[in-house]
Amino acid sequence: MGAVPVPPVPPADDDGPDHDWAPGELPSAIATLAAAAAAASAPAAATRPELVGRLVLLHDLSFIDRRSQDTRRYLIGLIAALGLAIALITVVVAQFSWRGWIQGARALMRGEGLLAPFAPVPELAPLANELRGRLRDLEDEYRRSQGPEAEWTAERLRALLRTQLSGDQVIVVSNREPYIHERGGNGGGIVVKRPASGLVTAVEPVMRACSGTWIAHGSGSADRDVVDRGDRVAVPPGHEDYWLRRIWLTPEEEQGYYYGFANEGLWPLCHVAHVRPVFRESDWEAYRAVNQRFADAVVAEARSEDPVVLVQDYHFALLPAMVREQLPQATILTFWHIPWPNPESFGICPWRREILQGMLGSTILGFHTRYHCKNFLETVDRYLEARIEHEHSTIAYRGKETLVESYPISIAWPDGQADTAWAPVADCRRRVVERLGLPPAACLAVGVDRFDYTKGILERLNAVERLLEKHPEMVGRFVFVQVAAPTRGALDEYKSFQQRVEQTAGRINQRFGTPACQPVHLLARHHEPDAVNELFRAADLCVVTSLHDGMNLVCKEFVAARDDLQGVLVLSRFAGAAREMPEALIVNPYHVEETADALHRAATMPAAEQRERMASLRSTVREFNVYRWAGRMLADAGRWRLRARIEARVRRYQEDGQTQDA
Ligand code: ADQ
Repeated sequence: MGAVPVPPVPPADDDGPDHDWAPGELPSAIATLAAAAAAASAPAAATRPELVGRLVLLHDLSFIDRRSQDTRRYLIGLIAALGLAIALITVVVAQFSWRGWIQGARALMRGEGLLAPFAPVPELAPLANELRGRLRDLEDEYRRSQGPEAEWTAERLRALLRTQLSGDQVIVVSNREPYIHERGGNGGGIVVKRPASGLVTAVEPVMRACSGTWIAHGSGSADRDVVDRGDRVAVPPGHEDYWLRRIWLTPEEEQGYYYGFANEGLWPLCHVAHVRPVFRESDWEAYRAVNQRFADAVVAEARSEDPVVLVQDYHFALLPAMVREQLPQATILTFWHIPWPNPESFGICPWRREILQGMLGSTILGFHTRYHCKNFLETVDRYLEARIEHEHSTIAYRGKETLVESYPISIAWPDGQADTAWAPVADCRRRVVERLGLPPAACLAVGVDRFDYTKGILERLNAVERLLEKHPEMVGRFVFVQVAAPTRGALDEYKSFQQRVEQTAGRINQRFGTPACQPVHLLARHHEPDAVNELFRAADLCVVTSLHDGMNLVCKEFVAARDDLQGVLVLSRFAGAAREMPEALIVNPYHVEETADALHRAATMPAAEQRERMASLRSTVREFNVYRWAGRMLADAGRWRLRARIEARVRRYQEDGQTQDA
């Protein structure tokens, strides 16, 4: 320990003035003794001469060092501990998020979406569902922005039903049933028939994909024999993918609702085929009553308050509002399979307002083309007090909103299994030639339709006649086979139409027929799909000359049947399909000369041109298939449901907030 420096004290001087230390001016000093600090001070009292001694106060300041060392150690320890804790947390979080990303990536690869691996606590489940929906929308948008959509398949549609509408019940309503049980098979047994109907062709694959319930009019002679106590039968026979619930109609109901209002009123009203619509009060009453019966059946079949209801066609214009009244939360998708006319044409219907009001019970209203949507929006604008948002194609009426959208219908593109089972084109050709007794080298044109005046069968025959007049070299070489499934035979208009077609065919055969070759073969009966397919594969050209058609599936079936890339399609410009299939020879069927020329061009088209046109048509129909039709509609329904649920929740929160404030 060194000496403590005592503060210098002025020497005692007699002459000099006494030096009084003011308080605070005490001399003092700090010195370090070894490692310790000490403070020394000499108070004023000790400096007085009269005083006998000097008092030195020594303070040990080493505690300051000790304290500061303690504090430093403590701080270093704290920082180290904090660092350790942060590092630990980072590692744990990184570990979890890495696992999450790995699982997320795996889930994405399985097509389950980003949030699938997280199992939310029950209270967060609705939120997670909403987030999933949002993510799916984003994924959808992203995919769309990346270019052409991935192909729609039955599997993709099933996946969409699983994700967008998971657990939601799907109910289809249509007049025509997809399977008809008839008595009178071989040995008097029951046979199952598939009706010739574009609607059934399109909706059946959807139902097979989603296993719901299809409600339809039971019209077969053995339909009652095969249903259970709830009037249900599982179909298709042998597969039983979904339930068919049958509704029984009395002959009077069928007459008024189906033959009367639907087919003598609405059908000609919506098709510009120059057949005058007939409107009877009694038909209208029956139409309303039957719509109500079907609506009640939907409600009875519903297992929840918000099923997805797919309403098919012009037989059920009133049903959407009737279902909406009993099931306000239901998602109702109405698809109108036939054209929608302009407001003036529609305006002649005495119940135009009621029909529009009924249809606006739908959540989504679908037509084949934008043009039909536009006609519908203009019709509502003309006859109802509704708010129309043209930009979003929505109609707000009596507090409910309806989306009006175009969904071009199509066929199920044959999967690998179906087309490998088909007989080769040459075999199909040989069989058809033998069966009909045709010259082997004949140029074979085919038409396949329901026997309906809108399909332009008469105009087509007139064009065949004109072709043979203009090109005599074609006589004995050109054969036209028309397959026509009888339809609505109870109506005079249809009976007389069939007679006119038969007369015209007879006249042409008389004019141009030879013992070896009849130019026209009219097969007025239903054919099974395999037989229709065989005919398409055997043909050189297919003729679709509808005077007006919502879409027309026959032309798409023909294209799908031609995996040899041969064959020419002659297609009416008045069929919705003409917008998607410009590679066909497009004709105005009212113009006989033009149609005859198109037949000639088709009959003489080089194989290379046929191949090019057919390849392009096939890629369109493959991409725009029926799964895309259904998928787009159901995806819109899914988004709509999500939006409705979020809005309902927000409303509930707001109401809860108001109650608490009160
Ligand atoms: P449809 O007027 O019935 O449909 P369409 O689209 O041509 O007309 O479909 C007819 C279906 O029945 C096709 O699948 C066809 O193969 C089949 N078919 C026709 N004649 C047949 C016969 N003789 N034997 C067996 N099968 C036969 C309505 C609208 C159309 C719309 C469809 C689907 O009028 O414009 O394309 O719905 O929305």
